[in-house]
Amino acid sequence: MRSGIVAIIGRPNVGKSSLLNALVGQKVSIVSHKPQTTRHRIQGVLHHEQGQVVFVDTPGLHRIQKKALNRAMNDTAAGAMHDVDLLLFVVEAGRWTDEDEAVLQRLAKFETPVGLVVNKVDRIADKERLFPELEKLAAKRNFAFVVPLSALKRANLNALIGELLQRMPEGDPLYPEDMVTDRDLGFAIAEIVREKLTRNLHQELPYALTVQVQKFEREGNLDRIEAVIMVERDSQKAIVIGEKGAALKAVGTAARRDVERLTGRKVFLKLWCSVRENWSDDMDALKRFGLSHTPDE
Ligand SMILES: Nc1nc2c(ncn2[C@@H]2O[C@H](COP(=O)(O)OP(=O)(O)OP(=O)(O)O)[C@@H](O)[C@H]2O)c(=O)[nH]1
Ligand SMILES: [Mg+2]
Repeated sequence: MRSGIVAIIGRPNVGKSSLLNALVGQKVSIVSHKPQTTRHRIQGVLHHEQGQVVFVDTPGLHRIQKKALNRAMNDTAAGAMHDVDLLLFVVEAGRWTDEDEAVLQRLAKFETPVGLVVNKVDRIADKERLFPELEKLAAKRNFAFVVPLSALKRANLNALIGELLQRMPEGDPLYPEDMVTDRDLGFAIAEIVREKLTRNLHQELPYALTVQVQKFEREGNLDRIEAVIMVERDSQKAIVIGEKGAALKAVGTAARRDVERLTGRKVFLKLWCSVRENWSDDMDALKRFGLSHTPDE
């Protein structure tokens, strides 16, 4: 048996969380088309007959360091790069940016093997264009392997799993067989609500909000859940709630469906919106919301 830890890193929006979910066969990390969706370090476990791989999803490494939240996200990602067996650097096919270059520079100081995943190859219609690109990317550093794939279409995932398993150290599984993620149900619920908000709301707003589950009660086959959506200004609260509550209702319905799918139980989900000025630049607030990086994390 082999077992080891693989950190998934890269700039925002390249598909790190999509890849994690595809690899472990369950949605453990939320996904949206907007950059900076992932804020936490989230583990997902792949159980394979040849071994176990513990993947660590991370926030996208980004340049803008405007707010404490941005710095905390970068710190969380950087912190996850240590003490792993392999670093998986994810990039997008046909798109190399300054932020990718910055991640590559960051990798230079690590002796840990680095594998390159070129994601979103489904977008490249002319596959002949892919080969010269892969050669160019492969030359950027000494990669342990280069695997083109599509997390969305689940294409070529086995090639990646094969590359990873053979590089994991020999040893017993790190986690029990039935464990898919290290995060609990409360976290998953808050993240599902945040995913629906991120997907539904205006471009900038997702960065100004966070979600906390405040109540969770089991009654027979029904879970009663209350969660609060924290924003920074009254104007944002008005957008979250929408005209006659329509926006919040749509978010609640979509989130409830996902939570029911996750738990296999009936769910009553109540959402609130509350204003907490400047929370995303307030280190104490970030700590309370579990969003700041701590050295032991
Ligand atoms: N076409 C295509 N889109 C993809 C693929 N993988 C991910 N995406 C899309 O890319 C967007 C970003 O995906 P995420 O998985 O949230 O990306 P991320 O790297 O985790 O982003 P951050 O958490 O913000 O750093 C979403 O709209 C995904 O649906 C893929 O293989 N092909
Ligand atoms: Mg992500």
